[in-house]
Amino acid sequence: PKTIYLKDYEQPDYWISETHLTFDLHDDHALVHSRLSVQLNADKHGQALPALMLDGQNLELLSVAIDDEALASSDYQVDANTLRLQPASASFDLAITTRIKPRDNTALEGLYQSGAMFCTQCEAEGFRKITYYLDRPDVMSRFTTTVIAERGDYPVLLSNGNPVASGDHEGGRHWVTWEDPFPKPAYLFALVAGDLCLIQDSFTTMSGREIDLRIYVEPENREQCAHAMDSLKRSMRWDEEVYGREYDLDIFMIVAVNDFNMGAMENKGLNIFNSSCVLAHADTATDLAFQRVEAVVAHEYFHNWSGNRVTCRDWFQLSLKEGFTVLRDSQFSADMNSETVNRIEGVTFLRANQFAEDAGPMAHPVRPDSFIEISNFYTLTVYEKGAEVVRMLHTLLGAEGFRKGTDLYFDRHDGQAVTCDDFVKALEDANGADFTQFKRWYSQAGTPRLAVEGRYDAAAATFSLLFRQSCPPTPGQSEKKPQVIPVRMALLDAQGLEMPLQLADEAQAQGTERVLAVTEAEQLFTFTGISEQPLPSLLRGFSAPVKMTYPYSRDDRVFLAKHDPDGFNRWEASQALAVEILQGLVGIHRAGRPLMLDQRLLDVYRTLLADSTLDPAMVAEMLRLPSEAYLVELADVADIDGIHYVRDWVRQELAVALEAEMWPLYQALNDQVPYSPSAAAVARRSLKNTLLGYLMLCPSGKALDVCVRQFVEANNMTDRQAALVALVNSSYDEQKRAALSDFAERWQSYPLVMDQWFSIQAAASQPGALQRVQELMQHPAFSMRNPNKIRSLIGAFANQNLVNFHSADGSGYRFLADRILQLDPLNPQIAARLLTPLTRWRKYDEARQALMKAELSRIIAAENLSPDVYEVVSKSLV
Ligand code: BAL
Ligand code: ZN
Repeated sequence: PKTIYLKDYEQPDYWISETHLTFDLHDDHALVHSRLSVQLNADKHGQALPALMLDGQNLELLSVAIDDEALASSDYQVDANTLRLQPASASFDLAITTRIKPRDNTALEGLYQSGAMFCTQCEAEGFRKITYYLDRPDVMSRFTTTVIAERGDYPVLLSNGNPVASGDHEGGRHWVTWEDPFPKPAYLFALVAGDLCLIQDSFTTMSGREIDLRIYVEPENREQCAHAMDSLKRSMRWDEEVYGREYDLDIFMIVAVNDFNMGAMENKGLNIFNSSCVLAHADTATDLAFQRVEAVVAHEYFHNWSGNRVTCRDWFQLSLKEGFTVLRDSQFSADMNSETVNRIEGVTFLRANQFAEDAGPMAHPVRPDSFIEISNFYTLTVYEKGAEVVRMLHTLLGAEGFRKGTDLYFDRHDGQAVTCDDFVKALEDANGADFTQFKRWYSQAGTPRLAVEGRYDAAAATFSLLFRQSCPPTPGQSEKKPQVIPVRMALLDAQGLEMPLQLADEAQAQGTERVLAVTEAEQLFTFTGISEQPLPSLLRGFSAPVKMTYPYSRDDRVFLAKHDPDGFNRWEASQALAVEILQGLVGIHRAGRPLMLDQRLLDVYRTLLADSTLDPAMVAEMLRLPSEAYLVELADVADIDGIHYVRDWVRQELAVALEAEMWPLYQALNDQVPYSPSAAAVARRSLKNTLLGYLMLCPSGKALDVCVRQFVEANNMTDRQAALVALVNSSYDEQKRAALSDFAERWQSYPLVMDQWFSIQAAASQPGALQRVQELMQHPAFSMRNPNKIRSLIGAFANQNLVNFHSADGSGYRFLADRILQLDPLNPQIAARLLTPLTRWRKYDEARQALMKAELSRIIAAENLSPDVYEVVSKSLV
């Protein structure tokens, strides 16, 4: 497979100003007629006419014509990836007919069938599986699309833009023509045909335009769309208020499909969603699912500006739209829910997952330099770290400066395909800022280390913070230069109050919290007028995606966990305390010595439980021990058995010691009020179910009846599922079996609920998990053709059940490799994603490393491997 480099980017040789498509859909094939208005890119070529090279894959080419003159097959060349022809003029119409087989398209890229409907997924390079085209994001064209199909089976025919004409053909077929007035790259093309029901609403934009909002789902899902619609309307209002962005077409459509590689796709005016990111009802979806629907609906809607109106010049710039849009959706979620809790959840996810990616063989910059298969670069680095990078720009500029910058960016580049540099330049120009050094965040991979020391000089009344930054080598980048690291901070006195902050070169104190921009490898900041030894509160809100260390004592962490006025850093202090204690105990356990719990953790937890003024969601977050995945990420060589054992042991110790305090709180929260997805209601359920999880660990056994009752009587899926998780992870085998079979029987016809049922069992850490997963693969609700099922069973086992996946006999690795080899011919994108846990082999002991590498070697030796899987495996073995 061929590597593509950012440095080789060139403009296309030709543009396509107009794209007219006609899809003739049949049960076993589709005919695609395209008529393209093609123009020479004269800026690049003057009057010379290079060959026109169109991208195309898995297509049966039926005809080619230029300006209505049919070409003979000797007039063009076709290979597996390209149609090459020689134009005779600088401007011409090109007509092409291809035949494709949507029903056989198991890769779910291009036009395919999901159940009884036709749908598309074109990002990044799916359009070339529909017809020959200049399938690259810098070729923007106005699309007109006609869809023809049997009216009985496919009454709904959709594409981008506005419907402009429709009619009937003989024999029960009908057609609809859609026109999208906004030029767009082919990756934003979409088509849907199916028997779908419509949920309709409307939205009045800030300039008074009425937008027709439509959600299309299969009829049985009609009752599960209210939350998505509500989220859409709130997203539209929020984007007007916070970013000044108004919707531009007359219709905005969302379609839910069951078979989808991603979460959703922002096709212009016609978003296609994985049903898991649209459907939500109290009976069937958890609070987490409700929040995901809200976030993904917002994310795709926000792409209308950050992605569609202003798009990417090439796929190396993917984070231009993804990093920025993830930041936008997380700002939205923070505004809709609790900002601090939202940030805690985001940082928890980033540190356990993106940091691991940044430390592994697939580490790459936010703007990668090269790739073999772009699908492999829809990564946590491009999305989540990319969002952190834009968040830092927001932090450095402040909300007002950032908004000035984004206004300029959208104005300046509306209708263009641009780069990450263009984005940063707009922020610079709007603010008179210089982000030359900052841009290293886009080009350097790896998670920077920030080692901080503090020194108090009582005589001089100064407190100095010394920052030292470094960044470990990553593939292809052995040396790193210092980056701009914004550190939001405060200094706390003995009461936990923030002290006035005055740097040595300042005339007076400027507030009690500020952002220090660390730009050097080593840099000292000295505060004056500091009358007592302070305790610094650093990197508030996780103001930079770095690994920061400061020599806090455990007592310091307890103090910060109880007193830091910054909610995020209170959580951070309790996490760091728990991490330190767990890491220490893992060492003690390995040495075969008896475990003892540091009472300071208990003290922090007890204080939390006693404080009725705290947000229950915050208490739940603080009571949650660091995940096994995060502890693995932090370790040089992860002792997975030790981590698992010790973490379970600490949880049990905490439960037993705090049982008396937890019971009344659980009872108080266990009210049977009607379900609401409001932040306050979610917070109460979150704490209640965290407590239930602990109480179920107590040998008193008192919680079993309560848990079973919650499972049976819950009026919502959040509570029911939490009870099921607690039962499945307990040793109450009889109740566990009963609950699992009751659940499956009740929800067997709800695929998304069955996904939860698979996940809960796949992630359960008792011995025998692999066998259970293998048995569940035979369950009628499981299918290797459905990405959600693969993620919820195989993905959950490999990513969430670390102790079983990393079984010392290598059975987990062998199982995963077998599934990857089985899946690769069907769906290479999902197969490549499943590889992630195997790529992390450097984290484990030598025996496990050897076993993991052996499986990677077995995979790479297989014949006809997809470029997707080949790229990940080959890079992992270097
Ligand atoms: N653009 C691919 C799906 C998403 O990030 O919205
Ligand atoms: Zn996106």
